[in-house]
Amino acid sequence: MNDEWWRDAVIYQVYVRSFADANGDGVGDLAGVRQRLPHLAGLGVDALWFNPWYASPQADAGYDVADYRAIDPLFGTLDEAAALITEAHALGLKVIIDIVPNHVSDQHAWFAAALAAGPGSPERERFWFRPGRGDLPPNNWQSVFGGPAWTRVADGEWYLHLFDPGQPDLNWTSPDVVAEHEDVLRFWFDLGADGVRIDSATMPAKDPALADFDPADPPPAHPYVDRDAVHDIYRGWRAVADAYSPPRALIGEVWLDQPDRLALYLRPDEMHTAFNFDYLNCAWEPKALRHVIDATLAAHAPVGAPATWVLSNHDVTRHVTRYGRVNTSFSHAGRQHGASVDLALGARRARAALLLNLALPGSVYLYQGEELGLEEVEDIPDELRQDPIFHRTGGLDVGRDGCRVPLPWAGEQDTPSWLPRPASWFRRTPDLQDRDPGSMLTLYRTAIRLRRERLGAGTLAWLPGDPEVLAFTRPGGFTFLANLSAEPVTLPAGELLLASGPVEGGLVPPDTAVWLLGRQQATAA
Ligand code: TEU
Repeated sequence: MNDEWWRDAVIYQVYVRSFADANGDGVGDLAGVRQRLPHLAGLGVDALWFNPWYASPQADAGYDVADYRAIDPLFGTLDEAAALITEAHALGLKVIIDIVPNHVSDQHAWFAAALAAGPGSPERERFWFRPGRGDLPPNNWQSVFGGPAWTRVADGEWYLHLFDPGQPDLNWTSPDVVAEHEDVLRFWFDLGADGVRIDSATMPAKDPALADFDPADPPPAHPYVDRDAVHDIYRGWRAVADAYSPPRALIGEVWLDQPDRLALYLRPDEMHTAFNFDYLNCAWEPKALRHVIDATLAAHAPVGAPATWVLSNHDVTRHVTRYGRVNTSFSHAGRQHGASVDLALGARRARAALLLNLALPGSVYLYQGEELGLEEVEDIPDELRQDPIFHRTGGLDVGRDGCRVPLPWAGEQDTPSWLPRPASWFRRTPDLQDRDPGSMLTLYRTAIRLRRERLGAGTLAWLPGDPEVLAFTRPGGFTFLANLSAEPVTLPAGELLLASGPVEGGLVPPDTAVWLLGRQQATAA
């Protein structure tokens, strides 16, 4: 039993509503996940991360939690969740669940009690209720999803919601809030969860002054992002996690573009790992990639935490599409209108990027569907879009539905689906790709297996040479090379373990990566 499995695990993100649908209502469910566990075990991953599956009105796809100790009927029952955890464990898969400290649902019992108890009540102390400024909200803060971050209730007070109005923010200076979350962690750890993914982890601590905020002229401490007080929460959670045997893992969704600030969340008494969004946001550009990789490793080393490598999730444009954009620069979350996309180029780069992710030291996150090479669905009709981002920005930001389209399984072409699946996806179902040695699925399986068999511990050493080529060694004679230039480059010496595309005549074509075993004397001058 490896208690520090999170240091180099390959973790597969299951977005339950879009993974597999067993009851045919068009929405994925726990029974569907249980049926498809062989697909996940066959992929060779070490752990599964489940997006929120709790009772929820689904105002933000389950990130509005009404009851942490119940499963939403849309997905199944608590007994099914317990069975799923047991079955995953039997297949050697760890289970990570999603915990949302920043807010709950407006249908949570606490919020109902706060509304009923009225202004000045202890029930309101668990949230951020304030009188307005005349008919205006208490301050000028904006919701991450667009529009004001305050909503007025019938008695005239306003409550803070940094996301949707259906997601009132919790007040973490309230001892009830601290105690309740620690109890929820114990509830799931007792049920067998091996770790938690911590949602919006930089945001729960607020400046109690709730002063106006001008993003163009920010104060030294942001009023709600990455405040020092937030670390107290995770120290408490670490103590809860460490009381278990083996200790449970804490994994942070820490969106910060300063690697040194991110590293503070990974101190030995806080989280174990955090998602690397700088890497996710980096263009397929050799200098930029090398810079992000170096900055990541440098920031993590002093706190002794492993780096993570992630390219897609349920909030961002799928990376086949991002990497296929002819103009390679993209902003936060990668959403762009009208950019032309070369999907064949994107898929070629995604194959090379997989080999890069899996060759880097640390753990790797995969988002469901990337093993099938799925692209962002960009032509969802407006009336079918469900993401509150789309609705709260009046469509200015199309939102995240395009990366949340249900996976295509064999025989489901004409079955209901909460978002329509492109017909072309049914030529790329898992069972078709299974039998195709050149498929994305085969590459994922092979690469994950070879990584486990051939890649040792230890950090990387860059090989000198063409700056358009990313090449490094790992201890034990493992060599990685990716050609990001426009011309073929010479294949280094050694035994070719794996290539992301055809390698002929001793040449590595553009946008292709290789893994080799053997010393690199010739290249490493
Ligand atoms: O995301 C936090 C977050 O900051 C995102 O809103 C991100 O900025 C945005 O999605 C980029 O497109 C987490 C969850 O991953 C997300 O799905 C939830 O909507 C959000 O928290 C609120 O719980």
